Amino acid sequence: MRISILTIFPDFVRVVKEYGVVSQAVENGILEIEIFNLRDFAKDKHKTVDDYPYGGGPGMVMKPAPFFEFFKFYNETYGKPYVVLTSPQGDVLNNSIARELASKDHLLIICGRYEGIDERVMKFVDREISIGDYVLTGGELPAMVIVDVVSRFVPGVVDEESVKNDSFYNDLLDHPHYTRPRVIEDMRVPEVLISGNHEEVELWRRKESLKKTMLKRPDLFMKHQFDEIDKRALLSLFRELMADAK
Ligand code: 4HQ
Repeated sequence: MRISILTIFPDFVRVVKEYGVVSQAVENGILEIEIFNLRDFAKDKHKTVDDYPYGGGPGMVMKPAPFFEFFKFYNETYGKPYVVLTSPQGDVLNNSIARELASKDHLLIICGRYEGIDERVMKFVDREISIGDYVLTGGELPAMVIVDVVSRFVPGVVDEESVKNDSFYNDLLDHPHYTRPRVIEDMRVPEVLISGNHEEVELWRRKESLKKTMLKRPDLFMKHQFDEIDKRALLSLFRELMADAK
């Protein structure tokens, strides 16, 4: 998969491809991440990318011309990408949107700055995506968030099993994790995880996921589709609670 980012701060977004599993995927050729400086597509002497808003008011607006130049170049070189604009008006990013974006061959993320972008640039945009209801100073951090979440759904970037185990994969929060040592400052790793009984481990993890989701994210719990393991886990949880209440 190829992901391109169009920004006026290329050095700011570059780090997204330089760390962890994303950088490994880039090295292995599973992912191609390319960063373009919008300023390179400004034709005037001063490489201007912003201008005063028609109608007046505070702040600046990103000029349309550099975008039109960029898309002329990009579409001719690589073909038409699926274009995402980071914007508070967009659909709020979640796993299912990320999975959808990961199915594209070619993703281009436009990072907005200033008060916004000249509306005529919208003719290139397929989808507006927000990363949450707050206002940032620019679209660079959202673009990096999108690259990160989308990458995890590109086959081979992370271990498939670990994607399945993640929080939200099946609308439940993740279970707690432990590693060595068995005891630290009198705090022990739950016995069942050391038992070697795989089925018991699975049941315990599901119980913990269900418990955490019910307590912290009842909205997710209400949407959850229960399978056989869920039912067994809830039954066992209920029995424990009833026994404790006696
Ligand atoms: N922006 N999720 C870019 C955001 C934002 C968000 C504000 C986008 C500034 C220029 N983008 N403009 N939240 O706050 O995606």
